[in-house]
Amino acid sequence: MEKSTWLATPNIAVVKYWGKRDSFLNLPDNGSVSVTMDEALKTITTVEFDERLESDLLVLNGRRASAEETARAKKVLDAIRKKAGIFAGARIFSRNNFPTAAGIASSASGFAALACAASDAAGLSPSKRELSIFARLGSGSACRSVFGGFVEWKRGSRQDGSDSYAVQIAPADHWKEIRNVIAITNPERKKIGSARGMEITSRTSKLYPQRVRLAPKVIRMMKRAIRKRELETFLLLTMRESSHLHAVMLDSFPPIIYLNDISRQIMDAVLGYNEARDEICAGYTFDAGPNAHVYTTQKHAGEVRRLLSEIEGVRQTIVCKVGRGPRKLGSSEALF
Ligand code: 2P0
Repeated sequence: MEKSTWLATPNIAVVKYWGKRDSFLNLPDNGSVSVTMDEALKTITTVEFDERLESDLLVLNGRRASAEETARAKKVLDAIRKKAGIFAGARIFSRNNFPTAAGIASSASGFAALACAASDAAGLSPSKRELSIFARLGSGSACRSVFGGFVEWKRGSRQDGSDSYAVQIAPADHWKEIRNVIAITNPERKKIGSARGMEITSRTSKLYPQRVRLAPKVIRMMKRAIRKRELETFLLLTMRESSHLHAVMLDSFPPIIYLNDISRQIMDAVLGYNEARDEICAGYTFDAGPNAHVYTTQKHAGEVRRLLSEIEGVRQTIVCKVGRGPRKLGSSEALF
């Protein structure tokens, strides 16, 4: 069988996923909305199915993957094998170009690239919806990285997950000026992984049921702001949604705290930047860690980058545009 190589990029949610109704299928309690990043950060993955392999062989950034990592990939591969009617083991090499020690999650781009490359290597021509479902089995947020531009992951309601997948709200060209200025802060060891954090929050936070109830309304407002390119509304909703997520995390028991003093200084700097201009032209969001993603426009990206770089503890800044989603690479770019 032919090997196949694909490139995919991460996405950063502006309405966040944080809680599962099915932890095997990664089905969320609420829908979410994200922006796919450009190739400033990327994962490249080559897959080949080989009858001679007794089990899957996964190599991540040049080292043999752990049993846990291989088991996660196997969930995606098994769904693809089932659909293609093949039984061969897979050889998978995957590489991230993420800045070292950036602490930026690579599971979204990683599983999106795996879903695309493995489907292609298995001889399938899946729809984007099927690809999104394959990617979701590896990591929930990966189902959104199957698309470029602005993306919604639909919660769905079926138990088998067949209606929980991503759709594109608008392509990258719809709002080209949008930038994500990433501020990488001093790395701390991540205390609690996302899956465990979500489980603790959904089980213990008294604020969580309200978050789930409110989500459809927040998603509607966010989609409208994106479709109409209403910058102030988009940025305000993004900042408030980030704080809402971190409030619910703090309300969990044991409390989950990902933000630190540097994150708080970044929030102050962004709020001060807006106040000085008397308009909202930048908006922060934080995931399961202290790194900041500050959405703004091309016009302000340079100034925002400088502002963030001056904060003590910010080690690196990266400016991303809105990305176009995964693409197939030629055989000369295969990783083996
Ligand atoms: C998101 N995060 O919507 C949210 C915001 C982190 C905070 O999705 O267990 O790696 O693999 O489904 O997708 C991170 O969790 O979790 C995440 P799994 P995932 O982007």
